[in-house]
Amino acid sequence: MRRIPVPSAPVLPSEITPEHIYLNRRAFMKLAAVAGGSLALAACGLDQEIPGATPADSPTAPSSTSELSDPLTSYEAIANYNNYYEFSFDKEAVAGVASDFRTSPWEIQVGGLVNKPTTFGLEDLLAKFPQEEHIYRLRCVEAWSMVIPWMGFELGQLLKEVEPTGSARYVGFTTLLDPDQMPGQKSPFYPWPYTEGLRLDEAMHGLTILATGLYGKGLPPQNGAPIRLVVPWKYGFKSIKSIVRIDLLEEQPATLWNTAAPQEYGFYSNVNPEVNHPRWSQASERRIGEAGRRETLMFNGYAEEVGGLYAGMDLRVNY
Ligand SMILES: Nc1nc2c(c(=O)[nH]1)N[C@H]1C(S)=C(S)[C@@H](COP(=O)(O)O)O[C@H]1N2
Ligand SMILES: [Mo]
Repeated sequence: MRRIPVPSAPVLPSEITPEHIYLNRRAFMKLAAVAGGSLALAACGLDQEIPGATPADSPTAPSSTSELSDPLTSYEAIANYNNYYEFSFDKEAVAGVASDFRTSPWEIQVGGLVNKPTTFGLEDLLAKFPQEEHIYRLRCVEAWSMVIPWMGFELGQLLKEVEPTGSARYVGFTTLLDPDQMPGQKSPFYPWPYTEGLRLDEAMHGLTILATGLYGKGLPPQNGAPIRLVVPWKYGFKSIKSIVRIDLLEEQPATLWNTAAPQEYGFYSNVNPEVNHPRWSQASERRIGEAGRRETLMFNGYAEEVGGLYAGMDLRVNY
């Protein structure tokens, strides 16, 4: 299992998880990878029984740390403090309302400006792309944050598979539309389904993943099962959940939040402590599980990796 290095501000699993748990989990994942197909799927992506429950091998509280690393947020907090407006506006109610969400069978259509438009079953993606652990900070635009050990694979691998044409410049993402299962979609105040977008170079960046699990288990519904985007240097709302469509596009796509409140939520939405939300400061954040506040880092701590994507751009204009 490859771990993604985060040179500008490391979050090293060996430093943040009690050693025996870390080694056990690693040994298990290695075994699963060697055993191949079925066991690897059960461990990493399709564990339909586990979501919502507490994995036995996960820490239940933030573990100790060094000054170089951030403690992982507990599984309980990650799975019970959620923004997922399709289910509820109440973060602590989302998990309960979403508990029966049907995430299997699941298909993702990948199309638009590509040579090989393809509809993938979730199991196709899990078989094709090895699931790896990516430990990332998640910074919500509301100024709270977590550190989450996702399982997933690079979005770029999937995009290469469908062969974007020369005119593709953006990628659009769409969440499932199903008001019977997602009561929030009956609210007339938002342009459902939830949509998001990235520039193609942002989508191809190695930090951008499609996540299918967390803490080595399948993704719980409230975290965007069975597959969601994670873009760690952007505000959390860019990381769209329960994706059914990905389109390669020539023009910048409309997104739910940018459509609902363009003055407040720009298309880029890079984490930036120097550009405040019109109604609150973005200079600091509340790390879930910690007392007090932390300073918010430029690009959420990933400036070394992604700063070059925005060379020459005015980040106050392109917020
Ligand atoms: N479809 C959809 N995706 C979504 C949201 C949503 O309401 N609907 N909320 C976003 C916001 S505001 C955040 S902070 C993250 C939260 O992800 P988490 O619950 O896994 O921590 O999901 C994002 N993705
Ligand atoms: Mo958010």
